[in-house]
Amino acid sequence: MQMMKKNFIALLVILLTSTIVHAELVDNNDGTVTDTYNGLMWELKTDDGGDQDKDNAYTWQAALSYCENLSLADHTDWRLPDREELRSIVDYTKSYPSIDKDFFANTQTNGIYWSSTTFVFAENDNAWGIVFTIGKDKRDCDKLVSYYVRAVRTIIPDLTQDGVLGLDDAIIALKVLTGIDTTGKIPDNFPATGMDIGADEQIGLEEVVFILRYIAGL
Ligand SMILES: [Ca+2]
Ligand SMILES: [Ca+2]
Ligand SMILES: [Ca+2]
Repeated sequence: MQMMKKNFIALLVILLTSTIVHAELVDNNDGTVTDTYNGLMWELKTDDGGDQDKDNAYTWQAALSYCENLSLADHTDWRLPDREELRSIVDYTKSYPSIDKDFFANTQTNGIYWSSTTFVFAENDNAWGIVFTIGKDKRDCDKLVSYYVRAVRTIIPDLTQDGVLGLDDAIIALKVLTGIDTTGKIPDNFPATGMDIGADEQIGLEEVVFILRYIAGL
């Protein structure tokens, strides 16, 4: 039964995805970029000498604090990305830096960015980083050395606000899409809740696809 449900959801995702442009990165025009595939919102760095300047480097602990204290685009739930999350913005077809500069303009050409993931087999206290020069993982980044940082936060379209992303959320999103009355069923302050995928300020196919993909583990 569980298998059938998963297959059904997978089929639904394929059908829905085929009807929309497969948008990945969306510039939110507020100093952030959203990856509509995995729901991660990324900090865009500046080059103005301020707190978010791309040239600011931090020890690992200071990088964690920087992200946790960041208030950007009305959001305060920023954090240091883990290794897999950081990898998701590496563009392996590019180098110096290995990232899509159309979206991430202020990126170090030659530099290591911190992940939150500790490297467990190290004698010293090290964490994983990514060398954005060529997009290579680096496991032995000494936590006391200063490297670069880019904060991330997660967008979860939990429309029913019960703390779980489930089929109920997908159904609400589909109801909105098809014009069925959902008065009182979605948060009044959407999209300010940070649930909006695609930064189009509405519930659309991108939310439905995201939720179904999440449930199906695709
Ligand atoms: Ca600078
Ligand atoms: Ca929910
Ligand atoms: Ca949306």
